[in-house]
Amino acid sequence: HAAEAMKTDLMTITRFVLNEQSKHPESRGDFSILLSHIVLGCKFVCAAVNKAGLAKLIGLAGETNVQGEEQKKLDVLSNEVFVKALVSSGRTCILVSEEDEEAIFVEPSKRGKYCVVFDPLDGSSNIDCGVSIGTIFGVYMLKDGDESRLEDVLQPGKNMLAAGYCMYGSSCTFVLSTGSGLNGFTLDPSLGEFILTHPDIKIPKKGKIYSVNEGNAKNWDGPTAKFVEKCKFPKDGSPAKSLRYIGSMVADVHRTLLYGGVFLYPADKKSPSGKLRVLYEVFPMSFLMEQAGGQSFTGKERALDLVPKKIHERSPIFLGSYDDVEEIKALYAAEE
Ligand code: AHM
Ligand code: MG
Repeated sequence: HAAEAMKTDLMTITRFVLNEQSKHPESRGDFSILLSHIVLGCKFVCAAVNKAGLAKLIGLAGETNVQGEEQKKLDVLSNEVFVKALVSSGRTCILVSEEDEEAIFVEPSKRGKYCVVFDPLDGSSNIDCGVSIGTIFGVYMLKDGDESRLEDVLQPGKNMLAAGYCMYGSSCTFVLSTGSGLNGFTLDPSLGEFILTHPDIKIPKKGKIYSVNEGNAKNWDGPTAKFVEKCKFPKDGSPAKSLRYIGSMVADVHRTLLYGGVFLYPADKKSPSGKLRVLYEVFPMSFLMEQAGGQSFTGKERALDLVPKKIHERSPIFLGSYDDVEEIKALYAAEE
C-alpha cells in the first residue's frame, strides 16, 4: 500500500526544506523563510500565467528592458511581485533581476544575508501562445560582514548556495537544489502547495535528444557545427538523435534533466557570447545540471567556474547528460 501512503503523507516543499535544515543545527531557518517568499512569487506568477488570456494581461507594457527587448505586461508584473516578495522576506541584501538594469540594494531595515539573482519570467517569446515559460533563480550568501557590494553577486556559479526554477507548463513544477541533489515539486492547485513528486532527479548519462536553435547554424563556430552534424549523422553506428527545441530555457532544460540529452545556446558570429545571461540563466541551470550528475560547459571551461564581471553578462552554454557534454568538450579541445 505504498501508493496509498504517498497520498496521505504529503511532503510539501516547506516540510522538505525544514527537514534538510534540521541536519544543520547552526542554521536559523533563514533559508526556509527566503524560499517561502520565492515560492509565493512563483505561485503568483503561475496564477497570472494561467489566466493571462482571460485577464488580458498579454500585451506590451510600453517599456523596454535592459537588453532592448519590448517587455510584456506579464514580465513587468512578475518582476514586481518577485522584488517585493524578496525584499519583504527580510533575508535579502542584493537582488539582480533580468528586468532591472541596476542591481537592487535592499534598504538596511529589511536587509538579510542572501543575494538573489533571477529571471522572473523567462521565455518571453512563448507568452502569447501559451507555451511553457518559467522563473529561474540562484542564491548567494553575502561574502563577509554586513556591507553589501556588487562583488557579492559577481561570484562564480560554484559559490551558489541554492538554485532552482519554476516551470509554468501543463502543470506547475518547482525544481530546487540546495547543493545536495536535485528535487522536483508539483503544485497541487487544490492545496496551493508544492508536493514532492520528483525526488533525487538524476539525468541519464547519455541522451537521445539535442536542443538548439538551428536557425543560427550559418553563424556557428566549428565545434558546435561538428557536434550537431554528429547528432544527425553519427559515424559510429549509433542512432541519430532527435531534435527538440521549445525556445524557453526552463522547459528545454527541464526536459533535458528528465529525458537526458543536451541543450546548447552556443556563441555565433553575430553574438560572440551567445544569448543567455550568466548570473540568472547559465549559473542556476549549470548548478542544477551538476547536482543531477550532468555537466555544463561554456566552450572554454566548466560554466560554474566563470567569474562574471557584469551583472547582465552573457555566455555560450552547453549543458546536459555527462557523456554528451564530454563529446562537446572533446570537439573544443581538438580545435585548440
Ligand atoms: P528571454 O529572456 O528574452 O525570454 O530570452 C531567453 C530565452 C530562453 O528561455 C531560451 O532558451 C532562449 O531565449 C531562446 O532564444 P532563441 O529564440 O534565440 O532561440
Ligand atoms: Mg527573460
